Amino acid sequence: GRLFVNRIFHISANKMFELLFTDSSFTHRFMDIRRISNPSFTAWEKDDSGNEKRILKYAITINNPLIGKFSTATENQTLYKESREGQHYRVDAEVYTHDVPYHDYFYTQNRYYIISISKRKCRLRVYSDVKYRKPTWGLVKSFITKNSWSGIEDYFRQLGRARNIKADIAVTLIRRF
Ligand code: YK8
Repeated sequence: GRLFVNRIFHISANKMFELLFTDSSFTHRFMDIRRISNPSFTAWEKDDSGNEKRILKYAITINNPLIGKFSTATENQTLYKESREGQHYRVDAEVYTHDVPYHDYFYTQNRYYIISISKRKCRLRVYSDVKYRKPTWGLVKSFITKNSWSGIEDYFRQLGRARNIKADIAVTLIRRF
């Protein structure tokens, strides 16, 4: 995978996990900013292997004349059992976009690592990869890869660049907890 985010945030690892991976009001606001609508979440549930899973469904705004305006998406998240509350977390997310061209050929895999640095600081790392679900012709493959990378890059740039979003989150967190 490619490393898309690697930075220190001035919130605890715990808060970062809450922010990104629970059905909180922050998550909803965050999704608003990311132009993600109609989210629905299942609760985290332990599976046979001891990892926890949950499923998200939502619609994303794309606004790319080649691809379309919207797509529905399903995101399967796995929280690995090696995660230690407040210390480090690893979450894998498989994102399936259902209404884009060639949607049955690929999905996006995002790996999130949250590592505690101190009481009020953590590092967030996000790796992404485009995964193929069936044999794909070279031309189609490069089309998918190109469009996916630029989409993912765009999305994480928006997230990373957003110093005010970070500040916003911090303020909300301070007010709420
Ligand atoms: C998650 C990766 C690809 C997809 C999109 C599809 C191009 C299709 C190319 C065809 C639109 C929130 C993206 C960016 C949609 C958004 C996805 C998000 C940002 C024509 C061959 C949704 C993280 C995430 C992962 C993958 C992203 C899609 O939390 O280009």
